[in-house]
Amino acid sequence: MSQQKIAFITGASAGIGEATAVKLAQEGYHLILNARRADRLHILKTELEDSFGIKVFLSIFDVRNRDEVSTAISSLPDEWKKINVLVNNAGLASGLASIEEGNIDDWDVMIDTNIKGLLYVSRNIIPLMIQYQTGQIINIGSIAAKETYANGNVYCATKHAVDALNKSMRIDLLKHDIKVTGIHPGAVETEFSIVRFKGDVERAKKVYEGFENLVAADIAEAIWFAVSRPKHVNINDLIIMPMAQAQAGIIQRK
Ligand code: NDP
Ligand code: 8X3
Repeated sequence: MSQQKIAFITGASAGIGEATAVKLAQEGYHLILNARRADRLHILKTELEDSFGIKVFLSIFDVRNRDEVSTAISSLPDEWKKINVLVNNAGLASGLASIEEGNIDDWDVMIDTNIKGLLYVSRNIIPLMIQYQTGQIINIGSIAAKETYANGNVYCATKHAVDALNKSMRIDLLKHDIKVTGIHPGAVETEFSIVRFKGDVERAKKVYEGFENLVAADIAEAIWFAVSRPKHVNINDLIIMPMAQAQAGIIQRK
């Protein structure tokens, strides 16, 4: 494999992760792509390798499963272990309910994926970055990492935790020259709302009606901006909103 840089992207089978894979492949990165849906990742691998002449390694695991995460990362072939960029993107909202009516299984899946999953992946990849003296971590937060909105309670709490981890990682990893960047999007039309509403596509569509939402490629561009800065520059935090969205719950619809 040639000496191009390597990026590891979690949640690359859809949405922002997939768009980031396309953008980084266009820019010549070799990619390690993670998600649970292997069929989608196999198709993406073929497309990216054929279109951009880069190499893709698939790492199929559930970020919530601590053993799967450590086995997958420790068994990466040696030529894939020098990871320059980790994009901690896998995440979800499950449900939208007032706190007293919240479904505790929904709470568990959000906490396990958005917080614990991000931690498991980071804990396994950071030692490789330290060993190879290279690295940048991009943590995908949300406007929900900065603000709360009605019925968003536990999702917002998980993303506030990502914001705290982003800031903490930056302090702890300073001594290792590892950059840490938080990317915080507002409303992006992906499978996010379909997942939040458990397959209710009609309800999901309504989230994006009457205004121009962001698309996943907008966020991929921002990630590329952060990744492509010179060595002495770090983008600590970016909040990226649709023009029609002033705050988490405040959208101007026509
Ligand atoms: P999508 O639902 O389109 O994509 C989510 C990705 O995460 C999929 O590839 C999914 O793959 C993966 N994923 C989910 N759970 C797991 C898991 N347990 N293990 C491994 N992979 C997993 O949503 P988005 O692209 O919108 O979301 C990406 C990130 O952006 C999330 O962290 C989300 O919170 C954040 N975000 C989204 C916003 C939006 O408006 N869309 C705004 C702000 C932040 P698979 O199911 O195959 O495992
Ligand atoms: C996703 C955006 O506003 O639905 O993180 O929380 S929002």
